[in-house]
Amino acid sequence: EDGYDLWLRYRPLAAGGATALPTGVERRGDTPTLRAAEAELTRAFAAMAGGTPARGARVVLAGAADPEVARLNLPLADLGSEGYLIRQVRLGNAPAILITGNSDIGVLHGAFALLRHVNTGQALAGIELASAPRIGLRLLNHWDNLDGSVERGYAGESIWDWWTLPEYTGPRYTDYARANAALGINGTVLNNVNAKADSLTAPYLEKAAALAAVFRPYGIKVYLSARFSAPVELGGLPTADPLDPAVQAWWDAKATEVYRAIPDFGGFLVKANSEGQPGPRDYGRTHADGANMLARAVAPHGGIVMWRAFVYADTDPDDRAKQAYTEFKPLDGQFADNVLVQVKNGAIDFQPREPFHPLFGAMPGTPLMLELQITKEYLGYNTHLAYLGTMFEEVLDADTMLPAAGASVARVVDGSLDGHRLSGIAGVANIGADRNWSGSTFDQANWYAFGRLAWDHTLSAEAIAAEWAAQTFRPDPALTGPVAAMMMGSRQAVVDYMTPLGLAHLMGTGHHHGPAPWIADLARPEWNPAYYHRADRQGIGFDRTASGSNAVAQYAPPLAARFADPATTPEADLLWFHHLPWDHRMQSGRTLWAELVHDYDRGIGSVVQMRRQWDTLAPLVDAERHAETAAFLAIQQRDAQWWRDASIAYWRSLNGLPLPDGAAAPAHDLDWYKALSFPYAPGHPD
Ligand code: BDP
Repeated sequence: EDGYDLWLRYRPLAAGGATALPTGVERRGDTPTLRAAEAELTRAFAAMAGGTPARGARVVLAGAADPEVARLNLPLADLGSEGYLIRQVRLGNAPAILITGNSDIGVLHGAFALLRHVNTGQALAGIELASAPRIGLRLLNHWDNLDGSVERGYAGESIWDWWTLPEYTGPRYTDYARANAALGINGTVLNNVNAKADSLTAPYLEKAAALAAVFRPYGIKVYLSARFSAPVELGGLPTADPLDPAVQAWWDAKATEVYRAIPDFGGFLVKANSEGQPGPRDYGRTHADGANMLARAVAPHGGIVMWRAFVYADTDPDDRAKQAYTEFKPLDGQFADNVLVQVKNGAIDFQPREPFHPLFGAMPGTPLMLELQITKEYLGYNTHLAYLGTMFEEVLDADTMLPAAGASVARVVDGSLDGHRLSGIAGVANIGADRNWSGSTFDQANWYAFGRLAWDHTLSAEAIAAEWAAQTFRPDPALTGPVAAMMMGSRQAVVDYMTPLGLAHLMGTGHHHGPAPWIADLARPEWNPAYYHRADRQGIGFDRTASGSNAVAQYAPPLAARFADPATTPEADLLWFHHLPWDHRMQSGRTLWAELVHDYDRGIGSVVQMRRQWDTLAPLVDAERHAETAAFLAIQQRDAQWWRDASIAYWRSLNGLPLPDGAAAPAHDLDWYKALSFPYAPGHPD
C-alpha cells in the first residue's frame, strides 16, 4: 500500500456488500478511448471480484450514435461533448448497464464515474447517473522545469522525464492520464510558468508530442507555458515587442510548428511582467497587446491563450493586493476572444486564507480562469495535513455581488454569469515522481478535490472528502466519517496556527517554510512579512480601507462598505482589511491580542485532535499509509507549535504585552527562532 493507485485503488469488495459486479463489459466501437474505458472497467472488476462470481448485468459502453442507444431516446442533450449518462436499460433484449455520452470521452468519463460509484460502496443495480462539466477547461498547471526540478513541488522530481522522452513513455504517464480522466481533468500545462524558451524548440515539442499521444485517448490536451521573449532567445530577433510584425510572424510560424507536432495542442499559458518574467510592458505595450498577439497565432489552429493576471511591480508603490486589478480591469473587453485571463483565488498569493480576488466580477467582458494552488507552498508542504477542498469551495462560493447578489466566483468562472463561450479553472499541480505522486496520502485528496470541483463546483467539499476517503482507504462509514471530519477542519487549523484573523505572507523568505514575521529588510518592500502585518507597539494589520490603501474599493459597493468597517468585516479577514489596536474588542469578548493567541492555540489543538482521531483509525487503515500519516501529523504538531511560539515571541517584542491568562510562554526566545535557517528546503527556485 504505497499510495500509487490513488483513487483507482481496486480491491476485493466486502463479501455480502451492495454491489453485484457485472458479468462482462461490452464495447461498441473500436477507438483508443473506448478501449481505455473497457480496460479500466475490466481491470477494476477483476480486482474487485476477488474470486467471487459476478452476478450483475453486463456493462455496455456505447456512444449516442449507436442505433440501439439512439432508440432509447435518452436525455443526452445536456451532456455536452464530455458528459456521461449511466442507466440500467435493456439492450439486445437483455439487461445492461449502459454507459453512454455524446462522445467517446463522455463514455470514458462515465466508466470512471461508475467505478467511483462502486468504489464508494454503492449498488450497481438500478444505477442512474448523469453529469456534465460546468467549466470548459479543467487544467493542471505543472510548475515543472526542464532540469527535472519542480518549483514549489514537495513530491520529488518532475514526473516528466524530458531526458528519455520522446522515445520512452513508460506506464506512469498512462497512469497519470487515468487518474486525471477519472476526475474529468481535460488539460495539462507541462512546464513552469517561469518558462524557458527551450520548451518551444523542436526537440522539446517532439517530447511534448509524445506525452500528448499518451494523454489523447483520455481526453487530456497538452498546453505549454510560453516565454514571452522567445522570439529574441530562439529567433534571434532584436525585440519581442508584440506590435512588431517580425515578432508576430515569428509567433505565427512557431504556432504552426507546434500544431504540426501536436495537432490538438491546447494553447499557451503566459506569465508576463511578473517576478522578473519578460512581457509586453517591457515595450510599453499592454497585457492585452501581448495576449492578443499570441492569440492570433494560435487562433487558426483552434488554440487558446491563458494570460495570467498575477502581476505586481517593485516600481509600483501601491498595495500589492491592488495591483493586478489596477492593471487588468481597464483592459476588460480588449482581449481577443480566444484569450482567458487567469486569476489567482486571492489578490496576493495562495495564502492559507485570502478574500476572493477583486478581479472576479470586475471584468465581465473577459473570460476569467480561476487559478488555485494544489501544491501546499504556503500551507506546510506535504507534511501538514490540510485539505484544500474547503478552501476551493470558499472561493467558488464567494459572492462577488457584481453586478448584484448571487454572482458567485463560480458563476463568473463557469461563464454562466456573463455568457462566455470559454471558461476555465486551473490547479497548480502537487504531482511529482514520488511513488505516491503527491508527497503524502492526504495531499492526493487535494488533487482529487480540485478535479471534482473543476468538473462540478456545486459538489460539497465534505462529500468529496468522504468519497475520496472511501476510494483511498475503504468504503466504510466508520472510516470515511472520521477521515472526512479530520479533513474538513484541517485547513482552518493551518490558518489558525500560521496566519489567523486575516494575516498573510508571514512565511520564511524564498522557501516559505515556517514563520518569519520579523523579516523587514528585503530589497522589494512587498517581499517582507512586515509589509503585510504592519505590526507595531499600538496594533497590527493592513489598513485597506479609505484611510489606508483603499483596496476595499475594488470590491462591489456593498462588499466595499462591509469590508470598510471592522464591525462588519468577517473576523476571518479582519487584519487583511484593517490595522487595529491590540486591545480591539473581538466578538468573543477577548482583546485582539488574546484572540490571536487563542487562535494559535486552537490551531495546535486541532492538530492534536487530528492525531488522536488518526490513531483510532489504525485498525481500518493499512499499516504503511497509517504510519506515514501518523509521522507527518507529528511533524505538523511540532511545526504548529513552532509557528505559534515564534509568532507570539515576535508580536510580544513589538507590543510588550503580557501573555493572556492561561497562555503558555513560547519555548524559546525570539532570537532562537530568528536564527533557524533552511537552506535546503524543497521546492525553492533559487
Ligand atoms: C508564487 C511562488 C512562485 C511562483 C509565483 C507564480 O512563490 O514560485 O512563480 O507564485 O505564481 O506563489 O508565478
